[in-house]
Amino acid sequence: MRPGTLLALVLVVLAPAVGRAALAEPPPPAPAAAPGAGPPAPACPPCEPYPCCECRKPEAPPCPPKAYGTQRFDENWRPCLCLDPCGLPHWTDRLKVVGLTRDKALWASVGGQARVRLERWENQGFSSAPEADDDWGLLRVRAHADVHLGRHARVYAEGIWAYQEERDLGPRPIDLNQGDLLNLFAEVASPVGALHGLGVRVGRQELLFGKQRLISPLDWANNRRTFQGVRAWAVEGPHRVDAFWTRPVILEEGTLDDEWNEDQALFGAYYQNTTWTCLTWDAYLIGLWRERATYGGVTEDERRITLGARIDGRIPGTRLDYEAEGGVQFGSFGDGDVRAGFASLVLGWSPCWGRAKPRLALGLDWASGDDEAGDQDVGTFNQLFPLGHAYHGYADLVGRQNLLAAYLHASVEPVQSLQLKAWLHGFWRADEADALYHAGGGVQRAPAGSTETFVGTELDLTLEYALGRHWAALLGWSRFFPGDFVDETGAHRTVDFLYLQVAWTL
Ligand SMILES: [Ca+2]
Ligand SMILES: [Ca+2]
Repeated sequence: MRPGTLLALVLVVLAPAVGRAALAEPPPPAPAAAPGAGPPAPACPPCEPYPCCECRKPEAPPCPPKAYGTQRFDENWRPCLCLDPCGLPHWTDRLKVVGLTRDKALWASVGGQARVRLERWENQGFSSAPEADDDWGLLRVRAHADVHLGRHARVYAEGIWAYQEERDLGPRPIDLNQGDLLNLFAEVASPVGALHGLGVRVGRQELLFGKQRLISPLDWANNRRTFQGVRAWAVEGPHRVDAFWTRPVILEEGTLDDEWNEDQALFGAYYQNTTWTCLTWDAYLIGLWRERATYGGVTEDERRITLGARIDGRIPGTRLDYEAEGGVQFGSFGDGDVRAGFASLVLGWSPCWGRAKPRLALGLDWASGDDEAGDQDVGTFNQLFPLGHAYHGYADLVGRQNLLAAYLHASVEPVQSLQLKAWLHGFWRADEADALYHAGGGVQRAPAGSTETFVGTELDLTLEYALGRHWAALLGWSRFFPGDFVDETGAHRTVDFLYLQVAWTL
C-alpha cells in the first residue's frame, strides 16, 4: 500500500467520525435543581481522597446502560423496556427494546459494531527483510440479536465478518472470517441484575474473566476468540460463582465453518466477591486439557490446572489504587509434571493535579519458565486465552510466559473524552533455558543457547478519543528496542508499529 493510499484510507475513515461530531447526540440535560436545593453541582467534581470502605449497596440498573459491553450479551436493556421509545437518548436505543408481542413479553435487542484499523509496521520480527516493512488494513463488522422470552429465557446470536487487505505475507487466522457465529446460545436464568439467582447458558459463547489476563474474547484481534459449551452461575448478593465446561472454537476464514477444537477442553469455576466499595476479589480454578501440546520441542498431552486469585482496590484516605493477581499451575505433560506460576502487581496513583485526571502507575509481572528443554517436565507458564495485547506492549512481541517484566505508565485527559497514555516496558526472560514467547503464546525466539535474559524495552504511546457511546478512535505508536537476548539470537532491528483504529458501535 502506498503512503498516498494509506492517507486516503485514513481520511475516508475519519470523515464520518468528524462529520458525526457535529451531529452527535447532545449531552443529556442537567437535572433541574429542586427549589431550595442550592447551587448546581460543579461540572467537574473536586478531586478528593478515596472514601472509607463500606458495604456496597445494590443500585438500580440505569437506562440506557452506562457503556456498551466488551461482551454485548452482558448489557442490560430491560430497564428501558417500558419507557417511551421517543424519550430514549439516542435513536439507536430504540433498537434495544423492540417489542415482538403487544405486551412485550417477547422482545429483542439488536446492535453491532463496525471497526477499521490501519497498521504500519517497520522491521517486523526484528528483521530488515523486504516484507518486514508493511502496512495493511483490517475491517470487521459484528451484528447481534438478543431475543428475550419473558423474564427468564433468551436466545442470543452474534455474527462476525472480518476482512484484511494488503498484508504482504497474507492474512493471519486472527484476521479473516467470511461470516461466522461468535455467539449462539440459549440461556435460562433469574432476571439480569437480580440479587439472588441461578442461570445456565448453552452453546457458542465468548468468555471473559477478571482483567482478561487468562481468559478473554481478545477484542484487539480482528477475529474475536470464542468457545462452545455450557456455563452456569449462582448469585447471592455480592457473591457470584460461575462454572463452565467448553472447547475453544477454531477460527477458519470461510463462511460458517468455525468448529470447536476436539483436542482441547477449557473448564473451571470462577468466584467473584463485590462486598466492599473499596475492593473486589476473585478466586478461580481453571483446567486446560490439550492433546499434542509442544514445549521445548517435545510434544505430549497436557493436563494443566490453574489455581489463582485476584484483588483490586483503592486505599481509603489516599489517591492510591492497586491490583494483584497470581496463581500456580500443576498437572501433567506426557509422563512428566507441570509446575508453573505467575504473579502480577499494579500500583497506581491519581494525584489531584488540575483537571486533566493524571494517573501514574507501576506494574510488575512474573511468569515462570522451564529450566530444562527436551524433557517432559514443564515449568513454562501457560497464559491460557488472554488479552495478551493489553499487558506486555502493544507490539505484541512479548507474552506472559517465561517472563519478568516491569513498566511505568502515565495517562492524562487534557479535555473531556480525550486520553493520552504512555508506557515504558522492560522485559527479561525468567529462565535462560526457555524461549521468549509472543502475545499469542507461541515461541517468539528460541533460547538458542543464549544465557542473556534481557529481551528489550518498549515505548507505547496512545491517543484515545470517544465521542459519546458510539464513536471511538485510537491512534498509537509503539517502538521496541531489542535487548541482549534478541541481539544474540538473530535479527535485532528496532521494531516500529503505528496504527489508527476507528469503531462505531450501536
Ligand atoms: Ca469461518
Ligand atoms: Ca523441561
